[in-house]
Amino acid sequence: MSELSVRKAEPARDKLISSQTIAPSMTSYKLLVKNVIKQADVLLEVVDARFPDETRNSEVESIVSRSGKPFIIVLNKCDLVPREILEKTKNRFSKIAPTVFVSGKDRFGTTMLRHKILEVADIKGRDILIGSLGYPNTGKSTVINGVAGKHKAGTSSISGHTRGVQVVDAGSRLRFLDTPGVIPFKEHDEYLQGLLGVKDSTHIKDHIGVALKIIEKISTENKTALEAFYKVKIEAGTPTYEVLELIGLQCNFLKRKEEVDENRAAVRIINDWQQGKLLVYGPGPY
Ligand SMILES: Nc1nc2c(ncn2[C@@H]2O[C@H](COP(=O)(O)OP(=O)(O)O)[C@@H](O)[C@H]2O)c(=O)[nH]1
Ligand SMILES: [Mg+2]
Repeated sequence: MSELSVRKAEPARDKLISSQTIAPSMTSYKLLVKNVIKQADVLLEVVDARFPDETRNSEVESIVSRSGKPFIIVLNKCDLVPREILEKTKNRFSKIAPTVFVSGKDRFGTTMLRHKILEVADIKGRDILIGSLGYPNTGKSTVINGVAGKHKAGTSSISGHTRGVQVVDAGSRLRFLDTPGVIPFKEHDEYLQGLLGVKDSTHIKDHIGVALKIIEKISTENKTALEAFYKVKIEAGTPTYEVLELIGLQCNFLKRKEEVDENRAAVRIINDWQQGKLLVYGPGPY
């Protein structure tokens, strides 16, 4: 198989695995996290640079810091975020742990990450095992494959590791543990699953709740993009629910009695968002 097809195939496979493991019991997730931490020399917390605060997990961070092992925060999907915003997040997160921004997909920043790992690990004369932690779909597998790049020497499931954990040999003494769906979503995280595209609109129960979060996120960062996309005018201070109604009205999604069908509007927004038509920071490149 060519290197390219290996890299492309990975996320799809992982999506399958992670959708099966979305809600393991809290005990099994903590065991998995603890196991990864125990085995690894260095830990990565992979977060989505578009929603860094939402995709951080302070509980996992505190387990990692109690372990005393070196830890790097990886702001992934940086191809979707303007540079100045990335720099601000990086500065903020650097107070917690060394932070780098990368695009696993474009292989941007992956050499920097490689150097950072070698620097924080400070291990000479043997291989360095790196554990990756993060919510499903933040791009853990893509980052690992991006760092491994041309060094990639295949993956293997090794015994002694939890089912589904792959070891990716990235050359130059670096070996990654790729763990599917490490941090499970909680019941109230449905909006996060919607934002990250882990659950599509057919699986989301609270369409309106998720759509309101998407509207909120885009209108804080880039209200003009939302206005242009749905051809609506959003006055400053308009409550998010009214924005949803405006969009429903503009799309002509009406129930009987000329009432806006907010649910249908919400589904449309979720679909547009997940299909990449709505961008938090507008079209790149940045
Ligand atoms: N734009 C962009 N998309 C990415 C990047 N990294 C991952 N993705 C996408 O995010 C989705 C989840 O990636 P995956 O590596 O499977 O995430 P995992 O569940 O954390 O292993 C896939 O659709 C990837 O193509 C990135 O750097 N930029
Ligand atoms: Mg994965």
